Amino acid sequence: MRFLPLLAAFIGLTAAVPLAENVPRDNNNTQVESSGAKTCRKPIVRKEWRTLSIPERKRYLAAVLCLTKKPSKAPSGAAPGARHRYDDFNTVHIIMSDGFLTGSGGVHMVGFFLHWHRYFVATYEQALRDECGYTGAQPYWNWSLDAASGLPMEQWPIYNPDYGFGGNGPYTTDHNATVSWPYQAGQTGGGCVSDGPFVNMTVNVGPGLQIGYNPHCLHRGLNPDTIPALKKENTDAALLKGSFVEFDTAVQGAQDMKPEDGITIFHGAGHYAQGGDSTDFISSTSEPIFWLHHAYIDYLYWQWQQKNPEVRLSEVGGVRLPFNPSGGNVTLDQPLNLKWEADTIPLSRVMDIQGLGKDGGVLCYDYE
Ligand SMILES: [Cu+2]
Repeated sequence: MRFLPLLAAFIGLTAAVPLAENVPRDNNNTQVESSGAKTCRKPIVRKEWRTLSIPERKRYLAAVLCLTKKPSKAPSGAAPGARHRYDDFNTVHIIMSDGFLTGSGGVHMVGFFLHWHRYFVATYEQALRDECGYTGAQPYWNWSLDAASGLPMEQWPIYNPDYGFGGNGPYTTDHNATVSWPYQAGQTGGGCVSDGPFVNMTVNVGPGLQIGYNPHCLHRGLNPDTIPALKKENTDAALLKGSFVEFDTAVQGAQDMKPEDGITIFHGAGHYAQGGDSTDFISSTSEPIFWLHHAYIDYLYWQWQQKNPEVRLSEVGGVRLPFNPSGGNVTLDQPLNLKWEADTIPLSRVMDIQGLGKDGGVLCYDYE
């Protein structure tokens, strides 16, 4: 039965390619040629959240909820607190965030931040499709549209309780996050999400580095202090940067940034906007909007790459260890480790989001 949703997706996305029912397909919505080689002929297309129809939004939300119901598949002992598939992904992010505060490792404030998160989002997207019957692509959230709208955050479509992710939790000073960088000031809520599809979601890991069993609700505290950083002028400025390191710095912040600057940088601000669990950069994955925010960061990176693909499909740089130049600089061989969720691969294999089959590329999606 697993074939049916895949077939439906295939029909929907391949108007220019005649459909042969016996064409073998792998699990990445990609064509497998008779030679056995994979190619990215018809990438799945990631769209902005508010451009999805209401039924499309509901199907995406249902697939996410499905992951919160399916039992954990982590290997024994690897994710002791994980009870469901969503916890598995959260645990991978927690484990791979270790070392931030000590400058000894992790996937943030390093030169492979964009690539690791690109691979992470694509793997999550694949889980929605393979394990929860989702036939669409991972949506993204262009928060600059909301920042420009002048609407109060509660009225942003992403937070809609009926066809969005739901809104705020009640105001509390007893915030859940333990590793907020920089702070939770400005939050209008902070308690358990009180409407929308995730009102009964149980997050079993986090906050911070905790991967042991710790069931709790999803906390939110919408934070209007983030809005200036989410304005389009900031992403426009990033897209004009001439080198990878300059672009990456515009997204993440500089290596000498102070913690309190985090809210002025759009990657950080897109997390702090939700507040609550989302401010805990180690277990920010607890917040299901994480994936739409990071898909948008990835889209920005892809737009930047497409301005000069001959150079930017292979240009890398930046430190391997956060705030720690003694670790050396990132190269195309930098391993991207998603623990049990996917093979560890060199960074070079995710440089092109439509590189499947080319030089070992593994991705096959597009943006509109
Ligand atoms: Cu992250």
